[in-house]
Amino acid sequence: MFTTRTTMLRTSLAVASVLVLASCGGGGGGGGGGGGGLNNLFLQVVSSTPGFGTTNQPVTQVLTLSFNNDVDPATLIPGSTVLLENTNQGVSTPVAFTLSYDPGTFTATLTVTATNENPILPNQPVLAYDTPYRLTATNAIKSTGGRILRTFVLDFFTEPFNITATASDPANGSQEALIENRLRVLSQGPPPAARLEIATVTYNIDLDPATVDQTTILLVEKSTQVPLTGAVTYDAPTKTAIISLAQTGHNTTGGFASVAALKFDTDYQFVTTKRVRTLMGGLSPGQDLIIEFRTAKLRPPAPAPAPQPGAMFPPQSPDLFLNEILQDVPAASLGLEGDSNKDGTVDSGLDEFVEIVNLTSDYLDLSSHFIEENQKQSGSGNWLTFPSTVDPSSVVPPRRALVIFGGGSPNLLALDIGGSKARTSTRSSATHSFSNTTDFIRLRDSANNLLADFTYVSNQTPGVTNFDTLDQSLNRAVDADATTLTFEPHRGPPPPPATGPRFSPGKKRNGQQFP
Ligand SMILES: [Ca+2]
Ligand SMILES: [Ca+2]
Ligand SMILES: [Ca+2]
Repeated sequence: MFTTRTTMLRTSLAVASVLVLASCGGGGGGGGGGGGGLNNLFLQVVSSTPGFGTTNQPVTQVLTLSFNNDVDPATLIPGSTVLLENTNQGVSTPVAFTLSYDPGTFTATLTVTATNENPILPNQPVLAYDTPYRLTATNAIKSTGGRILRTFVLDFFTEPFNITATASDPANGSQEALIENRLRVLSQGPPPAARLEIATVTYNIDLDPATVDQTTILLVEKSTQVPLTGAVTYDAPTKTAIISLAQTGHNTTGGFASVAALKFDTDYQFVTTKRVRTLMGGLSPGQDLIIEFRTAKLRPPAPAPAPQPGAMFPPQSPDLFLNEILQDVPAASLGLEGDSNKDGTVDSGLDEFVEIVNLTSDYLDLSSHFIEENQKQSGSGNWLTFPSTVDPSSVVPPRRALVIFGGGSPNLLALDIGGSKARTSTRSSATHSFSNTTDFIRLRDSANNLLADFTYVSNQTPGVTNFDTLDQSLNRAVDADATTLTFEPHRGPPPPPATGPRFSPGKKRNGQQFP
């Protein structure tokens, strides 16, 4: 447990004690100086841990005093001839400790008594954080030969308490962070009773909530250091700070007004400044705590490759695909079971939906894309034409879904689709809906390139004689798997079981959120 420095000192002393006194570092200054001859007359502290004038000492620091001669242990009296004091704000408060002496190395070792000296680490043998201390050895200490100690005084400072993050969302260093994280339902407040959490950081210690506000915890764009405006809240039970934006934009188009608050493909920092305080002793962190992340990219999805001769299914975009279609809204006789958009009414057209899944780590921009179905050929227009400018309602989040209902007022909170999104179609009339039995649904870009196709034909799926009798959606046989080119009823392969969810708009087939 003795330091290398102490060991070297002992070796040197045997050779030339006077030379060692002049050259050894890390202490001795309090009683140092003077010529070799004078030093030989006094007992002296020749080194210590910590050394002189040191800051940032660990709170677990073992304190030692090494002397130039053998000390009479009876003169080493804790609290009397050897003193350790907390000198915070100029007030000296004794710190209890025990003391041992090793005559082989002329070294005394102090062990701080396990008390509440450190409120963060109560009842442990440690010093307090961020605190000045004074260690004193008085001239009442004598060597075994009767020499008097030159009084030794050492001032040092302990380390600041570093607030650290035990978790964060987005994770520190993440490269494809979602712009919208999750929709959180609040228990109080007027509608819309929800908000978008943009980032959360969980700390290793309780913060003083009174010190948490928009000036002490910030979300800034890294390149400009300009903070974003957003509410900062602190959840004391979980030690978590949350930066969130008021949720104002969810409606029938499902667009989040706050989507533009963060830019795509941009570095951001979630900064917890040194101005926050902990609940323990008002400690401040030693430095700003910075969580850094880059947001995901926005780009159009790639069109499908050219079809191969003789292929059974049309090629799909490598980026996204149609995962689920509700073409046969459950009958009104089933009550609200057919209310897929959760707006409180069942409608054979408005509750139809198309679920698009984005396989990539980028936001996919469907501006100017359109979804056609067979009835377009009768001149009724597209089922959906996305806006020509970038709009939240035409962006598919990474590894999540965009569900498009026939119409109505989709209730996002009730749908509980997490980071996935929902909107409605722009079909030209209420009668412009999917055939229950045979139809095709195709996503195309503005140049008419095919991206995704979902074609179903009654009597051509083994075991199913008529899709019109199912009262449930058609889903990829392996959910959310683009390589699966077959589909089946949502409850299971034909003949489908009589129980189970009839559809899962914006969610996985098992009812969980994407991804
Ligand atoms: Ca409905
Ligand atoms: Ca239909
Ligand atoms: Ca689904």
